[in-house]
Amino acid sequence: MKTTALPFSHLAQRAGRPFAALVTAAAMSFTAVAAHAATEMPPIPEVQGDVVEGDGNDYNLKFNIGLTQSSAQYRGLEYFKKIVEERGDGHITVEAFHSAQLGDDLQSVSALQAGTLEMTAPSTSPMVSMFPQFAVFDLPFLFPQPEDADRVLDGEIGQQMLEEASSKGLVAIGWAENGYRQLTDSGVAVSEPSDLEGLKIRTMQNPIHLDIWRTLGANPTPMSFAELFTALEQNVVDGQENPWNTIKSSRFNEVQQYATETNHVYTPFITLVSERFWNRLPESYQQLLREAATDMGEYEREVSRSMSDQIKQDLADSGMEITTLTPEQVAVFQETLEPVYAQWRDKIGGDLIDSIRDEASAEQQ
Ligand code: KDG
Repeated sequence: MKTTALPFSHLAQRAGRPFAALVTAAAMSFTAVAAHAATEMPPIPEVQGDVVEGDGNDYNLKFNIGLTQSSAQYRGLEYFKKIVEERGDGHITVEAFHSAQLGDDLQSVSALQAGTLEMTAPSTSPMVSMFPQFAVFDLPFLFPQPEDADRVLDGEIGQQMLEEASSKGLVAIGWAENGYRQLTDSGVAVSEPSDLEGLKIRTMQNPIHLDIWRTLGANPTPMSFAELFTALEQNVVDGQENPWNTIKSSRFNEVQQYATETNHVYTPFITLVSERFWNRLPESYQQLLREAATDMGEYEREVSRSMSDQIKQDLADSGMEITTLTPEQVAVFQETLEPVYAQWRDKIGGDLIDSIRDEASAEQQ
C-alpha cells in the first residue's frame, strides 16, 4: 500500500485529530505525566508470585547493562534480581553489572552468543545489523505518546519481534524502557534545525540515526555508549542524544551546557538471554525469567516516566540551559525529517511501519 499522505499528517489523520492538535496533545501528555513526577525513584516493589521449584542444580546468571548504577535501567535490574532470587527456590542467583563493566551493548550481545555472559538489555538501535526489523523503532516521532509505545511493544507486534529476536544464539524475553531521546550539546541553544549546522553529534551505531542528524544539518559520529562521556569531555563530539534519565545518571550535564527537549525517537531496551544458558535451565526457571523480565520492564517504565520532570529541574539547577520546543517548533523538526521515512520505508518494510503506526495511533480500548 503506497502511503501518499505526509507521515506525520498521516498519523494525525489516523488519530482523527488535526495535526497541530496531535502535537499539542503529545506535548500536554508529557506535561501531565511530568506534573505528577516523583521527586525520587519509586520504591522497588515487593515481590509477588509463587516460589518456583528448579531441578536441584544451582544456576548463577551475570546480567550486564551499559547505563550507570544510578539509572532507571539499573533500578529495574535490581528489581529483576529481587524477583528471581525471592521466587526461585534458592538455586538461582543473579549478579548485576552496570556501566558496561562486562562490555558495551554489542560486546555483551556477542558474549551471550558465546555463552560467556548470561543476560544483557541493550537498546534495539545497535542491533539492527542482526535484526533489521528493529530499525522501525529508530524512525523519528513514531510514537506520539508513551502509551503508544506500550501498546505496540506489549501487543502482537512486540511479541512477534521477541520471537524473531530469539535466534542467533539469543533468547529475547521482554521489553523495557530507554525512553524518548533528547538532544544535548556544548555549542548553542538549539531550537530549530539550522542551529545544528556543523555540530558533531554522537549517535548510536545505527544508520537511521546517522540519517536523522545528517538530514537535520549536523555532522553525526557513531560511537558506543561506553565511549561517550570521555568523547564529550574531550570535545571529540559537541553533543549527543539520550533520554533525560540517561543524561542525568551519566552526568552529561557536567560536560554539556545545553539541552533541547526534542523527543525525536523512542528507544526500547530488549532483554536478552544466552541461548546456551537458557537451554540448560529447567522450564520452571525459564518461565520465572520471562515473568521477571516483564515485571522489570513495567517497573522501569514507571521509574523512567515518573522522574522526568524532577530530572529536568535538577539539570536546570545544575546550570544546564534547557530549551522546551513549542508545538510549531516540534513540527519543523518533524517536517524536516519526513524524508527519512521515505528513505527507509522499503528497507524496513512498509507493512510493518503501517501496522505499528496503526497500533500506535489506535485509541486505547
Ligand atoms: O545499556 C544500554 C546503553 O548501553 C545504551 O544502549 C544507551 O541509548 C543508549 C545509547 O545512546 O547508546
